[in-house]
Amino acid sequence: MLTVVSFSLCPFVQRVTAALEARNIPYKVDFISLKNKPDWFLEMSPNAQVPVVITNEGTALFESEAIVEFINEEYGPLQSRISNEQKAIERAWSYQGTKLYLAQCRTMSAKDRESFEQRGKPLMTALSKVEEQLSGDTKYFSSDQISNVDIAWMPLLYRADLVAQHTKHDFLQQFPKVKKWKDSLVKTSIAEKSVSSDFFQKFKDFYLTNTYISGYEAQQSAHCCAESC
Ligand SMILES: N[C@@H](CCC(=O)N[C@@H](CS)C(=O)NCC(=O)O)C(=O)O
Repeated sequence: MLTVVSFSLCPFVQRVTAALEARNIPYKVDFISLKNKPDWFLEMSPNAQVPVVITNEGTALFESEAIVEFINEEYGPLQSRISNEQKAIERAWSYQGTKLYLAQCRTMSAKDRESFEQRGKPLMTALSKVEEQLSGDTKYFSSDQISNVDIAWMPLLYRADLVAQHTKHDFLQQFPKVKKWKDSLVKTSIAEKSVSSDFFQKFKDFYLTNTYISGYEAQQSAHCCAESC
């Protein structure tokens, strides 16, 4: 069975586990601490980053893009009969999505409005571009069949969904077609299955506690007002 070496909050790991879940491929997960990476991990991971996938042959694969390509080739593509042009378009949009993972993490971690807005700019620009690209007539990015580009955007859209459900911030508010796409993806349950059972608790502790999106700044100013009264 494949083993995915993981850190629970990592969107790059979720892209890989979602690609496996979407194909019903069984896998084991080994969680590591990124603050204290074990020697066995450092020996097998040239970039010292998760995800790493250990294949049935015992080979360690690294870089999520290469791992997703391996899954596609080893277990078959999610979409049948896709033209080379469409394949290139979806690859490019997948890249656009994965480029935003860290921008989203940084935006969610912002402590004040100024840094939240500053860090969120590339995210908002990219979301407006994808809004223009979506037809709004299909369940997923380009058809009613889930594909690699949907999987690539899933970690980001799943996190946006959690933020919208549990705070007053909705990253997708101005983007109705992206929101509809996100709803279709969330309904598949692939996102939920591709994270650990304690994912939400960890996500909440990290991004929804003492951050701008958690209402931290509002609480701080309420506190200041209370003190000055
Ligand atoms: N380009 C890598 C990025 C993976 C990545 O950034 N992983 C982060 C966790 S989300 C990591 O392992 N960070 C630890 C480090 O860089 O020391 C990929 O696509 O696999």
